[in-house]
Amino acid sequence: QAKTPTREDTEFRAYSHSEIARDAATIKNSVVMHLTATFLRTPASIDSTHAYLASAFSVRDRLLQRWNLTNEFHDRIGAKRVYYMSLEFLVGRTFDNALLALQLRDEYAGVLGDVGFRLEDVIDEERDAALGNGGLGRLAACYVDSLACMNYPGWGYGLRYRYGMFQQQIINGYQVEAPDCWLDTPNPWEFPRPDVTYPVKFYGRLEHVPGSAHRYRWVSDVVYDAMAFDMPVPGYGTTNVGNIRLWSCKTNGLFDLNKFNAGDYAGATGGQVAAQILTDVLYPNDNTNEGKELRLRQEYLFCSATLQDIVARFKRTGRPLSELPDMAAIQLNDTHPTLGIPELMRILLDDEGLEWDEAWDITTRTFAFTNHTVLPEAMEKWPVPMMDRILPRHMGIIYDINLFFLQRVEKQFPDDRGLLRDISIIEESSPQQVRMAFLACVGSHRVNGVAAIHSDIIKQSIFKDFVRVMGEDKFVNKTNGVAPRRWMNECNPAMSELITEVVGDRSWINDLSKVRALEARVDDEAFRRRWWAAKQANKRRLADYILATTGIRVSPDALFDVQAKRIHEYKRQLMNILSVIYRYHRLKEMAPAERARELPRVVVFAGKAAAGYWVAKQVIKLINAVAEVVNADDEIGDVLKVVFVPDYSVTAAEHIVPASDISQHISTAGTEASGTSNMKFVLNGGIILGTVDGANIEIGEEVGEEQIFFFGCLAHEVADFRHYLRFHQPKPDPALQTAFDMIQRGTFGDAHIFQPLIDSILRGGDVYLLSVDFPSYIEAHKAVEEAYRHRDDWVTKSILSVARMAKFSSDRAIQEYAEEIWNIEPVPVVE
Ligand code: 9GP
Repeated sequence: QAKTPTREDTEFRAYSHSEIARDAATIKNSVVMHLTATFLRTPASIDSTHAYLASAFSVRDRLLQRWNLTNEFHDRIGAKRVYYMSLEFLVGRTFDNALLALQLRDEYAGVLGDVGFRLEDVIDEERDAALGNGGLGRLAACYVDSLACMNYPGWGYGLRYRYGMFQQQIINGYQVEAPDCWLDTPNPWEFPRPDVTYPVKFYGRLEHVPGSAHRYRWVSDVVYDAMAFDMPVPGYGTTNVGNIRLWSCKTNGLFDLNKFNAGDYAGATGGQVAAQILTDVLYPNDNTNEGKELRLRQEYLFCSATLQDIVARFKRTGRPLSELPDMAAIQLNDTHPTLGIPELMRILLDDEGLEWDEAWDITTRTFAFTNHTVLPEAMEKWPVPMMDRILPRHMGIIYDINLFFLQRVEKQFPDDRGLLRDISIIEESSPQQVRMAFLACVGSHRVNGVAAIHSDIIKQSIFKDFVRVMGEDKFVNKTNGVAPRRWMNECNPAMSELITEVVGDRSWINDLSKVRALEARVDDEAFRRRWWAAKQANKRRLADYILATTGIRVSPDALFDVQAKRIHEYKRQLMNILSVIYRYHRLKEMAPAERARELPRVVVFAGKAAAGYWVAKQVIKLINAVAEVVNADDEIGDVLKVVFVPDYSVTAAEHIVPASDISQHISTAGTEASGTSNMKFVLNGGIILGTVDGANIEIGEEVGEEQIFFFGCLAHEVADFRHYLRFHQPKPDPALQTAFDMIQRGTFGDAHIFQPLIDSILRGGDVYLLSVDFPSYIEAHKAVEEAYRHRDDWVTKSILSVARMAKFSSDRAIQEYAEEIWNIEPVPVVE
């Protein structure tokens, strides 16, 4: 029965409704109000930073109306929510995204124009929220975007790092890292919630609660407060606004006044420093596990605060804890949040007094786990002694989880000692290690990979024994996707306008299946010309960006060949630059007339290397060394340019992705779980040059084999090649040998610097099979060139590709997760 509205309800409604003021006068008023009242500016002292801040705060006011409404609505109807737990959210900028979502872009452009600013310049004032490394963190951002747009009740949970992904400077060709102080200016897109704070314990000792089987009291003096900051996630064309709740360590209470009064100033703030460091920095490793103690504490702070918050919200419904899985689904984004499993067990056993079996049943029905990698160096394992010291209660719970699990395995497969050893959550090494992927698998009701090939591989490798014990149905595939809002509509307005015209309206932005309509226009000459022109305009925009960031002038008429992603040996940027060296050699050998007939090409690299990843950093140096020589060679001119765009970020990607003719996704087969930039490039009319790996395979299936250039060995061949190369030195083909020779002759500066890269192939077992794939890679490049020369065919490929890419919308992915794993339903917000 509806309660009679009180005055508070009515007042609340005044600020929480879906109707948003759109008229220029109201918008202008609110921008001016923020300029003067929030930022103390006068008309004479407005600069573009404050024009941005004031308009961002004004947009946020509008967003908040709907945000309040959304949360209140979900509480009121008792909606089941999904919680996407991720230590990374690579959001990028929010302002433009919010303007588009609220369909207020033109209105704000008008108001800003009136006060003398261009919207594009104002947008450029925003700092990226770079709370992630690469694909995994950006996927999380796309998924919360889809949840919001599709009206699913769901939140992201993460950490609010004071320093996001480092800024990459290139000095003398080398990567140099600088801190990303993204919170130096006010951040309109977050809300501190000092009232939402939870204590998180570390270290200490346990006291068994008498009379109970599994109940302990955890006594510790080291208790930190995790405080919530909320980031709104605008849903495009819907009232629904999502939320990412990020935790930060609150330190004020840790100031030691006694020490201060005694003159011990460092001691007075010591506790604050120890606490704050937990949420200070994002670990800059992509696909590598560093195993640092601080990282473990960071993970636990995140998991504990999140689980306490989820349980507290659930308890406000008044329902019994056994119904938690009916109200909450928790998705673990990789193993980083796996401590959520023992933490929920701790809360249910020790705080709530449940028995083990009931607590375990609730836990496993609530959690599901996504695996994102098979690289051995990325597998999280924590030494048992470290875990035992920092989290004694959790170590105990993990032992019990393992014990009950192994008892079950033993019953199913008596006398198989080997199986027990291989499947145990505790690895019997010295010291013993907790295998986090195994813990995540045992504690979840579903495990998924992120592309079809990857989901198959994990069933045959890391989880092979679990498939035997727990059955195949537990293991499913959820191919990744990306958000069409940011990765088409926002970053590529020219192409988006054409799609809107063909579809008849903008509904494709939330329903990508509608882009199929492009196929009908593939033979329309006028349309094809405009399609080509849109790509050329994007290439000019990138050429300007390259000039501004590197000082290198490139011709937009050349073929733009892009590899933009984290620098990692398995992604093989080294193979790419070696092929560039070979191309340079060939061009130098040609007579001028012959060279003039060559297809001009701009090879663009972008990406960061983890600070401690020496080989990856040498690859960056090699790319820059090659660029310097090639770009200065007058004989070569525009026929070949090589560019390393510094400080790759979401915003940089928004410039780069729409401008590619081809993009390279050339990981050794079986190593790239999915990839998501491959999807972004094709969704923007670029063609892939890639290996038969990750989501490349499914992209090829969707767009058709005419629309993709595959090369290289297949995943099932990799083991044999590696085995062979362990015992035999590779024999580089003439092209690869030529590239080695040029480096060793010193063409690109001191040859010694680069010798270890060559040695990794010739003497290090060539783990990533560059020598194996190089010949077919060079052939694939030739095929690309040949195809690009036939502009008509190329435009056909480009249009058909976009038309057939609907599968790779994150909306499709989220719908599959919602229906097959989370069991949640879309609920459009109604007032
Ligand atoms: O390396 C994978 C990448 O292939 C995938 O697209 C992305 C999102 O699923 O996750 C990456 N994995 C990691 O960053 C670490 O597991």
